[in-house]
Amino acid sequence: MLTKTSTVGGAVIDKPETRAKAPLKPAVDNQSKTASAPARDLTIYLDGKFVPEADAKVSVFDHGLLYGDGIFEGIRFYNGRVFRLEEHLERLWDSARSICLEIPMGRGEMTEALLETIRRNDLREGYIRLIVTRGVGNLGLNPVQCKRPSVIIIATTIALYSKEVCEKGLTVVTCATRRTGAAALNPAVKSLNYLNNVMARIEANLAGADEALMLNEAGNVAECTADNVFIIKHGRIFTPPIAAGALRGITRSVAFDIAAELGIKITETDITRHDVFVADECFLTGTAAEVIPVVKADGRTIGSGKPGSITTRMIARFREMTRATGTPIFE
Ligand code: PXG
Repeated sequence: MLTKTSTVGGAVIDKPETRAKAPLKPAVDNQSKTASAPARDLTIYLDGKFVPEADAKVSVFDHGLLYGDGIFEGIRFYNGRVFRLEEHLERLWDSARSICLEIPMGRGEMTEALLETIRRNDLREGYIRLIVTRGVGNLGLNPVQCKRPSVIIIATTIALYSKEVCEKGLTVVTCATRRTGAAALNPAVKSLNYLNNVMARIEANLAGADEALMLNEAGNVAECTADNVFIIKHGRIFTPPIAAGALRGITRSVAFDIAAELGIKITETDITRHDVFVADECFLTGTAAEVIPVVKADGRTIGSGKPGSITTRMIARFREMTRATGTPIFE
């Protein structure tokens, strides 16, 4: 059991007790940043086979690489159970349908491949990256040449924000990069084309902030680079509608469930930067970030500058749900 955590740019890599037996392996985000990253030997699912990480390779002619033509999901598992697996698979299939990509297997088969990938890596707690690329084609962007999509499943440990950031809350800045409009590339499709979000992330990095608040073309808040945004005012929760350019986040829907349980009214409505500045509380939701408080936006302190009481209650209930619910991996 590894109890020491290594910190990279505010993110903590490798949580204690995440693996069933073998020692912890570094998380995805850690690889290029640590001078002495330990060698890994993850087992990857690639097109029907389980292969060592070193052999998990795709063609340079795969349109996922050439054009970002493909889709993905980021899924977490906690305490030996995959959290909200059905919802993630439904969104994957919706993304596929939207971009006319036929996933070369059924949902049952995908579920089994995913669970088996976790088992083969001997993990009880971690993160799954599920990727379906358009597959091998030629150097033209027309996908008609791509005969068979590739399916990749990576199960590993996850990079989180440090305990300190979780307790104190994040700082966000509004970025100049606007969230792609639905008429150009609908943000509801979780595609491999994430340069819009990456550009926003770079802006946050350059500004020394933890996250970037992305606005839509109308100037309203859409979401952050990989998280949905919520604000709280006078005891009520507000979040941008999907039409504002927000991904239909799975954690977002969990937040709706928790708010209902706690008897707190939650409303989907357009939110401006001003609304964020004058909010009593603010938090983000995402598979990687989970439920995390925001305490500063564009230099303005939100509420008391500390995670608020509703946010804290949401986080506590979210933790309970992640430990107690989900698709069992080892049964
Ligand atoms: N908005 C965007 C643009 C996202 O990509 C979310 C919101 C939150 O959705 P979920 O379903 O995770 O609650 C996402 C999440 C990661 C990672 O680090 C996650 C996403 C994208 C890129 C990286 O796990 N998607």
